[in-house]
Amino acid sequence: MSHQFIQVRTEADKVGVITLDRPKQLNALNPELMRELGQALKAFDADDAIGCIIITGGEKAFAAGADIADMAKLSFADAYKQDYITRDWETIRAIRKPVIAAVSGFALGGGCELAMMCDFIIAADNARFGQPETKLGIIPGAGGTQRLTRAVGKSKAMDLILTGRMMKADEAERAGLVSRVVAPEKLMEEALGAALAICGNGRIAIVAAKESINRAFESPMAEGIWFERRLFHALFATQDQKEGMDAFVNKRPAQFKNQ
Ligand code: DAK
Repeated sequence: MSHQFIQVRTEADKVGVITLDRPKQLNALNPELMRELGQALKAFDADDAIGCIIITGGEKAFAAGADIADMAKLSFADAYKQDYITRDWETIRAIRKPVIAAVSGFALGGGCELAMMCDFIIAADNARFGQPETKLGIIPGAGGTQRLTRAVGKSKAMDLILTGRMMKADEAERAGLVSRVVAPEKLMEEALGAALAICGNGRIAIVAAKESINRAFESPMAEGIWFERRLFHALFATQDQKEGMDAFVNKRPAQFKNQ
């Protein structure tokens, strides 16, 4: 499938890599780009050969937000009637395989929200995160007030969103928004290494772990613990559990069949 605003490739036959590719606009996210991104994510999710997905951008920008030139023309009636670019953003939430954001440069507004919708963020040390929407007379609209607050706490989320300032990669790592920071030239190597480590583990356990971690954000603790326990017990019905434990006991590498 040919795309106008993204590039899609496969690494090591098992990692799907999606590169946002609208460099002149610093990868500003327009509805067409979001539609292409949603389609590419769904295609990788449905492809049995793929075990993990990486979303990345360019060196200067992961994405500098939703396209302000597009939004400038919107009336309330337009935004509300179209449910402005919401449907394609919701696609990301439905992806069951792990999605890593590999962020270099600006991740602002919708760009920061897109990175936060991924399962974890690996950043280059030149990355800048922010939710500057209040400078435009709006507020974050793709989950920024919720996900940033859960990731970094109320005080820093208030600071970032109310002032609109940018946070560097080291501050983002200290705050818990980012899992690892590396030199820009090492970003893809690091993200691929993480993706391949994930692909080497049992796929059923990976999907179950992702579902269970996400429960931590969507349910009270007791319900989340119950959900985790049900999945934990269920995994003893898989061949992968037999293989993983037998391999450990017999001191050999596990060969998971994702069954
Ligand atoms: N939209 C459109 N074009 C953008 C852009 C953006 N967000 N960001 C940058 N560009 C364009 C610039 O207009 C410029 O174009 P030309 O003038 O060359 O034609 C080009 O990219 C290079 O930008 P600069 O010349 O400004 O480059 P600098 O290095 O000087 O500055 C910057 C880089 C990232 C600091 C600056 O470009 C900037 O402040 N950009 C805007 C950042 C921002 O405010 N982002 C938040 C936008 S609001 C939702 C989903 C998503 C959203 C809402 C709802 N639903 C699901 C409901 C998201 C909203 C937002 O993201």
